[in-house]
Amino acid sequence: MTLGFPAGFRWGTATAAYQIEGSTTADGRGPSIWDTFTARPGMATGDPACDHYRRYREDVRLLSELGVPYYRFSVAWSRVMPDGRTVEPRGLAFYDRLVDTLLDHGITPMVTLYHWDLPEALQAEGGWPNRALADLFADYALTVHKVLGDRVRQWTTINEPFCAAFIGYGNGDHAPGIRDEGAALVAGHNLLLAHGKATQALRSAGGEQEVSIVLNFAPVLTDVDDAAHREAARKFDFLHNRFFLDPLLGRGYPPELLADLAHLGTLEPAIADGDLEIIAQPLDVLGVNYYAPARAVPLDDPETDSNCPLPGLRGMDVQPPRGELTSLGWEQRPECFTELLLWLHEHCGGLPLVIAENGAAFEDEVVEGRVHDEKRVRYFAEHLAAVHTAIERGADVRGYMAWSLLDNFEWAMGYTQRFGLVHVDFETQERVLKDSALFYADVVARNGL
Ligand code: IFM
Repeated sequence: MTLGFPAGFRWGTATAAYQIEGSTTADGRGPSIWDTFTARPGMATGDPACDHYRRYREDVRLLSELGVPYYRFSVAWSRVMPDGRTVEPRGLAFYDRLVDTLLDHGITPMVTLYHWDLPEALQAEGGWPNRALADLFADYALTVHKVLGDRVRQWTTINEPFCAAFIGYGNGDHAPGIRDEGAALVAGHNLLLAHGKATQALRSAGGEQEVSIVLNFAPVLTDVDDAAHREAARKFDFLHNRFFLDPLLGRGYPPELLADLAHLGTLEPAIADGDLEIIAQPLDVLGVNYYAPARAVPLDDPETDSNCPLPGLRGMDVQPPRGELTSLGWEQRPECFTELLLWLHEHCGGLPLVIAENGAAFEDEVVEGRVHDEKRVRYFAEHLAAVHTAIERGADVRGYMAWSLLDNFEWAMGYTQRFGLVHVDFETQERVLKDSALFYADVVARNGL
């Protein structure tokens, strides 16, 4: 039986600048927080990653061979503005060439303006906890739009502000590696403000562009259905899934969430008059990243810190995943994807949704020139079926971007986790299409599964 997707469904693949480009000092690029963070002893760095800065033509040819019509990539702020403010034309020219090459191959570019690689110069000014960055981000958005806006219609301001704020400034597992929960909350608010101001700037530039933000969602599961477990799940759900979503929808931060975080003392004072109106710019679509659910459990002492990225979310812990896991240890639950999309459809009042990332890391091996990545094929098949079910049940899902086109630099995990449809040998930079790439190409060609 074929599971057909709606006519015009947008099929694509996604990448991010720091994860694939390499060439971190080429053509005047300035350091980003990820260059500084990965300079720590023992860490893999984003150089050469997939050497995409020099091999982008080859990568676009691969995309074209696969017949996947959309490509979501991110622009590195520190390539375009090495100090966060001053334009480097050679950096902009790279993205200009990339967009032209994509269009020459009939592939529609989708631009993400921020996928975690803040110019180090702006971190030196305090990073995202400094609200001045919101205006600088809007200037940067406009600068990129001036060059690409005649050819790019789909714009995403920020990818996964949850990770940028809470993993970057909360538990410090990501760049800039700061552990300061109070600062993390302010960073989260300022990222939203930056999104709002950039959206205003993009709209003021005129044209027909579609503006979105991409959020990563984790439906929360519990083992027991009692009041204590429901409250533990509620706490994590509000931090993970609603901290960003509700202000974007014009509802402000949920009062319960403000109460959960009140003892940290920084979020409410950071919300200036008018901020919530700026944040709530109408969105054309919401970008949804889904990989896995989370599991929550109550802690007996409501004053005990949590093991989640924001320990001050007290009284709950995240439990280890279970069942079938990916190589990153993430639980495979396609049914949670369906439920998430249905919930989003309802919670966001029918706002169109695009899956901006979904995929899985497994240990792949090239054997006689082939990569038989059955587990990834199954992951995609099950998760696409889950999206299909959500559409059948009424969710307005307009597209799906597989994460990721290429095996790449997986942040703090370096090159140990392979998410690609295309295998990359990081020694030789040879690319080999995995079975999952052929599977996905077939899905795209049929517009169905
Ligand atoms: O690789 C990341 C990506 O940069 C953001 N979303 C999750 C992916 C897998 O961890």
